[in-house]
Parts: sequence; structure tokens; C-alpha cells
Amino acid sequence: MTNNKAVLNWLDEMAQMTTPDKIVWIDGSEEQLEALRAEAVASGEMIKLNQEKLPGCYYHRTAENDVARVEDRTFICTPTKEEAGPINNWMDPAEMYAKLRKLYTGSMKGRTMYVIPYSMGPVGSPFSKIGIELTDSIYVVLNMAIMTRIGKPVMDQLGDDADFVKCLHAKKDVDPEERYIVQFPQDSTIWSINSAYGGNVLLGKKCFALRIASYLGMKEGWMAEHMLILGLENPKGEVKYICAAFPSACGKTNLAMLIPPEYLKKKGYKVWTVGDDIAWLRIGPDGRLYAINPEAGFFGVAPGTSEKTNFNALAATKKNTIFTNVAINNDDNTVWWEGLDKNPPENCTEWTGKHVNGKTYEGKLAHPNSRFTAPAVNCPCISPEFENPQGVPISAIVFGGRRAKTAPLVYQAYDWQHGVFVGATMASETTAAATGAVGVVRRDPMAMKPFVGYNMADYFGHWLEMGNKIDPAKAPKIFHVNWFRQDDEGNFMWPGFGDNMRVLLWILDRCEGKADAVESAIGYLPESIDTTDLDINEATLKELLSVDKDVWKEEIKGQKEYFAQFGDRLPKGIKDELDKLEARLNK
Ligand code: GTP
Ligand code: SPV
Ligand code: MN
Repeated sequence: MTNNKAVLNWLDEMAQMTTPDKIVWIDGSEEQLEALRAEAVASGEMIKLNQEKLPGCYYHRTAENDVARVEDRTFICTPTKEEAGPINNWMDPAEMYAKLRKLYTGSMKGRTMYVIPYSMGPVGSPFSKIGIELTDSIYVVLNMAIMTRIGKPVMDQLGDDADFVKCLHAKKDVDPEERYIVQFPQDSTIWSINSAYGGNVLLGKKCFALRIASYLGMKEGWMAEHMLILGLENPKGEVKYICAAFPSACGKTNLAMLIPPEYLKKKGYKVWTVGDDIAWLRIGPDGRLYAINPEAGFFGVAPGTSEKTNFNALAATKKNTIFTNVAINNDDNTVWWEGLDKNPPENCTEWTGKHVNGKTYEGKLAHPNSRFTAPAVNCPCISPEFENPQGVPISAIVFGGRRAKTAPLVYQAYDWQHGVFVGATMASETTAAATGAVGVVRRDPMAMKPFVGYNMADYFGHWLEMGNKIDPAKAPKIFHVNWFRQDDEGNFMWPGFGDNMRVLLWILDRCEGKADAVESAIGYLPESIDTTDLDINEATLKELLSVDKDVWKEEIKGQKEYFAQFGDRLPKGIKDELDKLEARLNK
């Protein structure tokens, strides 16, 4: 498929190490993908679902020890430990290459190596970057075919250029003790071994589009962020774009595909989805910030997705979708997960493969991090700008997390520098998207804790620097939201989902100077949020929009402790904002 020397030499070297029986180039044609689906079904790697109800849909079950990203086994191998920073796992690159070479040696014996050329972003867009993933998993090939633009057009775009990200994945024995997800940012190289799950192996996603890309962005003056991108259309037909960074399993896909409450829908409001997980942002010639979604599909959390909570995501999964670790309804060979409806299948195969009665079964039928891989084009509200190679102009940036207490429903940062501080001090309860404890509050700056490809302190500096380069009159305003505040009984106080539109409208009104706000110690708070048709009492809304100074004084202690680990590398702008916040709280 190519005469590109850099590609062929690298491929040769990798093949000599892993010794596959066969090497197959993925050209992206439907015939080739269909043959691979058939092969995966024949070998048992995938199950073909009910083709009348779910045309083109398949099912895959991973090993029980391989169901989420593994942050403790993810490394950023920069030449020095300081470049990776205090919150990334680090090892000397030479040492890591040597260690991994041993694991990869002969790992594809008896297997086929697939070569997947792929583009993150529309092929040929000035935002886009090319990667090539070598993998011995058909499941990875078929997922990459949904999540990215693959095949011959990508190789044609690359031409003789050596500027591509070199990605190597071997499934090996799926041994969790020898599982490594390793980024070498200076080499534009990613090596992943002993996993076959999502973010660990679809190397275009978190490994490239966030870890490697954040490093490239820092070098080249752009940003790679863990953000959804949505367009909000008003009754006049004007569309404004918002980016939002929430940690894994904290509501990006849901917000990106939001359906407004009835009274707003009737007025003519509508949300368009540009992206649900990753945004690449650049400053345009006009001084504004523009974003593209580098992906071509959605790797979404299944549990909790229903016609009521996320109609558009569910609709997107009705054809040409791969389901991973959900439950199967054996009566009609379709899929089920907790929260889909109140009717679990009686004749059910739960996610590990056990045959159970779903009505009486005590455990979870679908894994809490079970996922669907759906083509973006399936989404009923996909933005007409989805393929725009120039991206969409961003009016607001929203940070958010899962906080049962502390963070109000929404507040606005005073300016860009304060906004960067608000992002840098984000904290959220952990979820099933990564292995480890669930529900523990941890610091997750800009939702990038697991994804920043260099020193987090320098990353804060890069954010501040970008703010200096954007035309101040056109700079996005920065906000923080929390859909997950709980009352003393542990119930969510805010209805969330479609009703989050009410908050988005306040945000856009603020961007246009149309809504009033109250100054508080932590930022501008709304005077009120529109509660038309909403069953929520005054007191609850008041509490959702309140700031408890004593709780925030405690919060500051945690922030100081967190920042201390960055030492002198922490930018002055962040230190200044911490002092200002403290002063406002003590006033
Ligand atoms: P990743 O794909 O891991 O990056 O996750 P994500 O940020 O896209 O999260 P997603 O939208 O898939 O939501 C994760 C979980 O949070 C699902 O179970 C949702 O049902 C739930 N959720 C999303 N939005 C809301 C909300 O506004 N309120 C409440 N209570 N739950 C929500
Ligand atoms: C996340 O965990 O943020 C995801 C899923 O979007 S994964 O691709 O596994 O990273
Ligand atoms: Mn994500």
C-alpha cells in the first residue's frame, strides 16, 4: 500500500521483534472489514447479534481482569522524570524499551499482524495527525475502523512523510501483571501489551489523541483536551459552541447529545454533537479558539444509557455498533445493561459469559464500564460541522466533576487565568472507567490527570500561555459545573441530563453579557436558573447555587497540598489565583 521508507523500515523492525505469521494491511474497504468480522465470529472472538433488530452489530467480551484503563500500568517515558512530572508513572525510555522488547519478542507467533493507517481528524485537515497501529487483534481493527478514519486515503495523505505516530499493540496473554501502556512522547511512539480493552488498546484515542497530542500541542502551540464539543442552536438559528471537560464516566457523552426540556424544544432550542470525548483546539487566524473532534465514533459508557437519559446515544447504537461487556438477551440475541429499561432479560448471559436469570440475579448483568462503539454518523444530532476541517469557534469552556458536596451547580471564572485555576483545582469522585476504587474524591485537573503526556505544572503553564495568545475580545469564558451534588440521603439534587440545558443557557447568556450574576469567593454565581416545568423547590435550588465558605477553606488546604508536589515548576499565575481565592474567602 505504500513505498514510504520510514513506515516500511519501522514495520520491518516491529515484525522482526514480534514475528507474526502474516502481515495484513488494512485498506479500509468494507469487503476487508466484513471478512474480518466473519473471521472473528468464526473464532468466537465476536458474536453476531440479531441482524434484524441490530443490523451490523456485534458483541465482544473481554477477559475479566481486562475491563478498564489501567492507570497504575500507564507510563510516560520522557528522557527525564521531571519532564513526565510528579503525577505520571515514569521509567527511563531505554530501560522501558528493553523491558518491553522482551515481552514483545515472538508475541505474534502463530498470529496475524494488522497494519492500520489512521487519521485523527478529517483526512487532510490542518488540525489532523496520522498514526499507524500494528495489532494482533481483529477487535482492535474493527473498533479503530469506527473510532478513526482508516485505510488507503490516510496512507495517500501521509505520502513519503515520516511524521506519523508509531503504535504497537500485542494482546499477548492478557496478563495483568505484565500489562503496560507506554507513551514515548519524544519518539511519537506508543507500546501497549497484555490488554485487549478500550483505552488501553485503541491507541488513537487516549494514548495518541491525549497523551502524545498534549505533548505535541505544548511544543506546537495548540491543545489536546479531554472534552466534548457541542453546538447550541437558539430559536433564531444561531449556533454557539461549547467545550466541556469532565473526567471519565462523568457525563460528557450525555451532555454532548442532550435533548432540551420540552418547553425549550418548543421554542426552537437544539443541541448538535461535534464530539463526546476529545477536542483538539487551535487559535485561528482571527484570534479565536477553534476545536475539532479528532475521532469518528463514540466509545460510550453503556450502563445508564436509555431512551429517557440519552435518546441520541441509544439511537446511534442501533446499527454497525460493537458492544463490549454488556449482557445478552438470549431470547432475541440483543443487548441489555443496567439502566436501559426496568426489564432485565430472564434468559440472560451476563457480561462474564454466565447464563443467568436476569430478573432474580443479584449482581450486575453488564459490567459498570461496559461500552458501545458506535459510528458518529449514526447519531441523530451529529453536527453539520462534524467534518469541517477548520473546526468550530468556541464561546465557552466548561469544567466539571462528580462532587457530592462542595461544588455548586455552576459558576463562572472571573477571567482566563482564574478559569485555568478553576480547571487546575478540579476534583471528582473516581468511576469504573479505570481500575481501582470507585467513589473516592481525587484531584483531576482539566479531567486530564490520566492523560497528560508531560509535566502537569507545565501543562498549566501552557493553558496560561494559550490565554495570552487568544484575542482577549474573543476568548472563551470559563465555567465550572457539578451535576452530581447530593442531599443528606444521597439523592442527586439536580435532575441532570436534558435539564442541564438550563445551565448551558445561563452560560451562553453570560458569554453574551445578557445574564446577571452574583460575585462570590469562588466566581460568579447565577442569580437564578430557569426552572419552568421543573419539580424542584426553592430551598434545593438555593443550596445548589450556594458556596459554603468553611467547606471551601478546607478545600483550599487540599489544593495547596496538591500544588506543593509541583514545587517551583508551578506557574506564578496559579499561585496568584490561590492567594486571591484565599483572600476572598477570608474577607
Ligand atoms: P467517558 O466515556 O468515560 O469519558 O465518560 P463520559 O464523561 O462520556 O460519561 P457519560 O456521559 O457516558 O456518563 C457516565 C455516567 O454518568 C452514565 O451512567 C450517565 O447516565 C451518568 N450521567 C451523565 N450525565 C448525568 C447527569 O446529568 N446527572 C446524573 N445524575 N448522571 C449523569
Ligand atoms: C475514558 O475512560 O475516559 C474513556 C474510555 O473515554 S477509554 O477509551 O477506555 O479511555
Ligand atoms: Mn473519556
